[in-house]
Amino acid sequence: MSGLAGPMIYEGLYHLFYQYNPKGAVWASDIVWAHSTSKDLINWIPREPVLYPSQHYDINGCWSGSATILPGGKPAVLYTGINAENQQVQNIAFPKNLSDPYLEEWVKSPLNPVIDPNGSNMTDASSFDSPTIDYYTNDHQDKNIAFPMNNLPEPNLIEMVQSTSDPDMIDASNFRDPSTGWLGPDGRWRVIIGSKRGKRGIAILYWSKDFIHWVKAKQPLHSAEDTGMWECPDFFPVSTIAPVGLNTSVDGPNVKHVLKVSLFDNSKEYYTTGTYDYAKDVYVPNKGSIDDIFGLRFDYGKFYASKTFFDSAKNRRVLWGWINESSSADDDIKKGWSGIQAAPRAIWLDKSGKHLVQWPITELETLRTGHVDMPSKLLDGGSTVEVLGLTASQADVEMSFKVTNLEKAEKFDPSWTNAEDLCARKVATVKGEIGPFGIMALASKGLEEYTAIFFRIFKANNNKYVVLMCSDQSRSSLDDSTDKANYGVFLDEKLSLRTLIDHSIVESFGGEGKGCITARVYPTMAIGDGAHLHVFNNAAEAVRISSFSGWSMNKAQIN
Ligand code: DQQ
Repeated sequence: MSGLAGPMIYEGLYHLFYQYNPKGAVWASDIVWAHSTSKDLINWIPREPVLYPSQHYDINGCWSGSATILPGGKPAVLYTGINAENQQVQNIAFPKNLSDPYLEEWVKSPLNPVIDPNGSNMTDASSFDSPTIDYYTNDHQDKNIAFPMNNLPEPNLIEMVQSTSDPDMIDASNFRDPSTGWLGPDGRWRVIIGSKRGKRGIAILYWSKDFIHWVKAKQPLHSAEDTGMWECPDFFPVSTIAPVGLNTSVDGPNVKHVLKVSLFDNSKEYYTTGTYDYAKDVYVPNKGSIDDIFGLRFDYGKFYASKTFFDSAKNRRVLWGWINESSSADDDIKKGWSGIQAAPRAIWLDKSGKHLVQWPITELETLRTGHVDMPSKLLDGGSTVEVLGLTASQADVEMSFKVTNLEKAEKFDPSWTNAEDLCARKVATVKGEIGPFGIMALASKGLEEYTAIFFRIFKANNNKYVVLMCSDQSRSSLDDSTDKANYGVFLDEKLSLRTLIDHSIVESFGGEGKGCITARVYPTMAIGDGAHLHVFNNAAEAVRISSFSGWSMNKAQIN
């Protein structure tokens, strides 16, 4: 299982499509769209794959894409096909039978590819300004190019051959992952497609009146220097006044927009919050939102190719993220599977309006069983306390901490700009003044193996405090062939932590969902009943656990 595609809800049923290689536990370019359905986003029923290489425009692979619910409720899927010439083109598919509640069969349009990098950008987008735009029906010979028929002279094909030096020339090997479409007040559909030019990452914008015929807009929705290829771009509105989700086409005074991109170059994802100008069709990140590769992230751990969708049943935006393996391809082949999706999360704009907040969807709590509460407790420096009564290999824990003597905090060095580097240096065994304190998940009996999620507090020179949250995989496994990278994020003062532990996955939500970190670990001893859970404080100063609740988690039904 690789990145997910086209998450959506249709007639009350959730659909998840995902990149799947039916031939083995490693990625392959002739990958298909596998399909599962669910009533609650937790328990799933696998269906037959819906898209697999079959036409010249996707014969070498059906890569990622997105679902859009068109007016009238009809779903459409736009996806990247690897065509017979190994170019990346965009295709559209529709459910074969809308009365099948499971949408088990999808058909590809005979007009595919509807977006051809070397075709549609030959069409002059200025024609879109004219309200009388219309289209050829599909008896037009060269279906790849939708010429707006508004008395423009039939372009002379010779003139239209793009010169390679054309600044608009799209690199057909870096042109993929169409986003969910959104409909502007002008009746024009928009969609973005990830691309790059040199080192500049680009979200190329396309327009359409009928979601079938697309023309390239005059300028990209957004781009950023030195970020490399933008995969799986996601663009959506968020409410500035309520922690709810908004449908993708919503705009208005109490709306900001979010642009997320997955960077091929470093396998990390970044987002900014900003302003979308429908008239100019450009997105401008807010100043507080950083627009470079050290920007804001949905998740500061192993979390990629993410996609959100608007869950109209619950007025929330749901974020799905793919968690790849941290083991070797050989191990993946041996175990016979690889790749999982993180627990679905509701995502909304923080009150500050500067960053997003995420929280596991409440349906996840239906798996909770075996509740354990720990009364408020002072945790002396250097102490470790085992949490009993939970299945430590499959658990959900929520806790908060209280620090009294903040003045003892170590000085924060302003050169520490990268939380991940700081966590790689200051692992759980490095004693601090205030912190590291937190949990040891998937810990073996003798603590030979554990994954530590913890906080450290530093004093910055403006008398403010800096909270560092780390997910420390350095001692997660005695198997040295696995990637044990450490992850980190800076938080503000709210010292709360929720961690979902599921055998080889540890998903942590710090600061009530402001900082999220997902890790993959492969313990060799802390497995099943061999796994233990501890709270710990490896600092000079004591810290109070002001609240701690834990649950064993039942398995979801994936049948
Ligand atoms: N995986 C897909 C691409 C996408 C990448 C191919 C993201 O469409 O860019 O399987 O990991």
